[in-house]
Amino acid sequence: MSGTDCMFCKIVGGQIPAEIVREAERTISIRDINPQAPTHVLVITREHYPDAASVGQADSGIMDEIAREAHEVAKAEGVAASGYRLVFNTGGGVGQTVFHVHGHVLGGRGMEWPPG
Ligand code: D5M
Repeated sequence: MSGTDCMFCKIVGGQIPAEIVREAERTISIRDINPQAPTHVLVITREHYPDAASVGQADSGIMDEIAREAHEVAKAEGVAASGYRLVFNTGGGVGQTVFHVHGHVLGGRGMEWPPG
Protein backbone atom coordinates (compact mmCIF):
# COMPACT_ATOMS: atom_id res chain seq x y z
CA MET A 1 0.00 0.00 0.00
CA SER A 2 1.30 3.46 -0.89
CA GLY A 3 0.32 6.77 -2.43
CA THR A 4 -3.45 7.02 -2.79
CA ASP A 5 -4.16 4.18 -0.34
CA CYS A 6 -1.87 5.18 2.52
CA MET A 7 -3.06 7.64 5.17
CA PHE A 8 0.44 8.76 6.14
CA CYS A 9 1.36 9.30 2.46
CA LYS A 10 -1.69 11.57 2.31
CA ILE A 11 -0.51 13.47 5.41
CA VAL A 12 2.96 13.83 3.86
CA GLY A 13 1.31 15.04 0.64
CA GLY A 14 -0.91 17.53 2.47
CA GLN A 15 -4.17 15.83 1.46
CA ILE A 16 -5.07 14.96 5.08
CA PRO A 17 -4.46 17.58 7.79
CA ALA A 18 -2.21 16.88 10.74
CA GLU A 19 -0.48 18.91 13.43
CA ILE A 20 3.05 19.03 12.09
CA VAL A 21 5.59 19.70 14.84
CA ARG A 22 8.77 19.34 12.77
CA GLU A 23 9.77 19.00 9.14
CA ALA A 24 13.03 17.64 7.79
CA GLU A 25 14.31 16.61 4.41
CA ARG A 26 13.25 12.98 4.65
CA THR A 27 10.78 12.96 7.55
CA ILE A 28 7.91 14.88 9.04
CA SER A 29 6.85 14.70 12.69
CA ILE A 30 3.17 14.98 13.62
CA ARG A 31 1.24 14.89 16.85
CA ASP A 32 -0.51 11.55 17.34
CA ILE A 33 -4.29 11.82 16.97
CA ASN A 34 -4.79 9.44 19.92
CA PRO A 35 -2.03 10.38 22.38
CA GLN A 36 -0.84 7.78 24.86
CA ALA A 37 1.38 10.19 26.83
CA PRO A 38 1.61 13.97 27.34
CA THR A 39 4.11 13.97 24.47
CA HIS A 40 3.16 11.59 21.67
CA VAL A 41 4.64 12.52 18.31
CA LEU A 42 5.12 10.32 15.24
CA VAL A 43 8.25 10.65 13.11
CA ILE A 44 7.13 9.61 9.61
CA THR A 45 9.27 9.02 6.53
CA ARG A 46 8.29 11.10 3.52
CA GLU A 47 8.88 8.05 1.34
CA HIS A 48 6.59 5.08 1.77
CA TYR A 49 7.94 1.99 3.52
CA PRO A 50 5.49 -0.36 5.25
CA ASP A 51 7.44 -0.82 8.48
CA ALA A 52 10.78 -0.57 10.29
CA ALA A 53 11.92 -3.93 8.97
CA SER A 54 11.47 -2.94 5.32
CA VAL A 55 12.95 0.53 5.71
CA GLY A 56 15.98 -0.91 7.48
CA GLN A 57 16.63 -3.28 4.59
CA ALA A 58 15.96 -0.75 1.82
CA ASP A 59 17.65 2.31 3.29
CA SER A 60 19.45 1.87 6.59
CA GLY A 61 20.47 5.55 6.73
CA ILE A 62 16.95 6.76 7.22
CA MET A 63 16.66 4.97 10.56
CA ASP A 64 19.48 7.22 11.79
CA GLU A 65 17.54 10.22 10.61
CA ILE A 66 14.39 9.06 12.37
CA ALA A 67 16.36 8.66 15.60
CA ARG A 68 17.92 12.12 15.21
CA GLU A 69 14.55 13.71 14.47
CA ALA A 70 12.98 11.88 17.42
CA HIS A 71 15.60 13.43 19.69
CA GLU A 72 15.00 16.89 18.22
CA VAL A 73 11.27 16.41 18.86
CA ALA A 74 12.00 15.29 22.43
CA LYS A 75 14.15 18.37 23.04
CA ALA A 76 11.51 20.69 21.57
CA GLU A 77 8.80 19.03 23.67
CA GLY A 78 10.90 19.33 26.84
CA VAL A 79 11.16 15.58 27.51
CA ALA A 80 14.72 14.87 26.37
CA ALA A 81 16.21 15.28 29.85
CA SER A 82 13.57 13.23 31.69
CA GLY A 83 13.63 10.52 29.01
CA TYR A 84 11.37 9.28 26.28
CA ARG A 85 10.57 6.14 24.36
CA LEU A 86 11.10 5.71 20.63
CA VAL A 87 8.83 2.83 19.59
CA PHE A 88 8.35 1.11 16.24
CA ASN A 89 5.44 -1.28 16.23
CA THR A 90 6.43 -3.74 13.52
CA GLY A 91 3.60 -6.05 12.52
CA GLY A 92 -0.09 -6.22 13.22
CA GLY A 93 0.45 -8.81 15.95
CA VAL A 94 2.20 -6.24 18.16
CA GLY A 95 -0.19 -3.39 17.43
CA GLN A 96 0.92 -1.77 14.17
CA THR A 97 -2.17 -0.25 12.59
CA VAL A 98 -0.72 2.15 10.00
CA PHE A 99 1.61 0.40 7.55
CA HIS A 100 3.84 3.34 6.74
CA VAL A 101 6.92 3.40 8.94
CA HIS A 102 6.76 5.78 11.90
CA GLY A 103 8.59 6.07 15.21
CA HIS A 104 6.44 6.94 18.21
CA VAL A 105 8.12 9.51 20.50
CA LEU A 106 6.46 9.07 23.90
CA GLY A 107 7.30 11.08 26.99
CA GLY A 108 6.14 13.29 29.80
CA ARG A 109 5.04 10.55 32.18
CA GLY A 110 6.49 7.55 33.99
CA MET A 111 6.43 4.25 32.09
CA GLU A 112 6.63 0.62 33.01
CA TRP A 113 8.81 -2.14 31.67
CA PRO A 114 8.07 -4.53 30.04
CA PRO A 115 5.62 -2.64 27.85
CA GLY A 116 2.12 -4.05 27.57
O1 D5M B 1 0.50 3.65 15.21
C1 D5M B 1 -0.35 4.39 14.41
C2 D5M B 1 -0.61 5.66 15.13
O2 D5M B 1 -1.10 6.61 14.21
C3 D5M B 1 -1.66 5.56 16.25
O3 D5M B 1 -1.06 5.93 17.49
C4 D5M B 1 -2.73 6.55 15.86
C5 D5M B 1 -2.02 7.44 14.88
N1 D5M B 1 -2.85 8.04 13.85
C6 D5M B 1 -3.73 7.43 13.04
N2 D5M B 1 -4.26 8.31 12.18
C7 D5M B 1 -3.70 9.51 12.45
C8 D5M B 1 -3.83 10.82 11.91
N3 D5M B 1 -4.67 11.09 10.89
N4 D5M B 1 -3.10 11.82 12.45
C9 D5M B 1 -2.25 11.58 13.49
N5 D5M B 1 -2.07 10.35 14.03
C10 D5M B 1 -2.78 9.34 13.52
P1 D5M B 1 0.76 2.09 15.02
O4 D5M B 1 2.12 1.86 15.60
O5 D5M B 1 0.66 1.75 13.56
O6 D5M B 1 -0.34 1.41 15.81
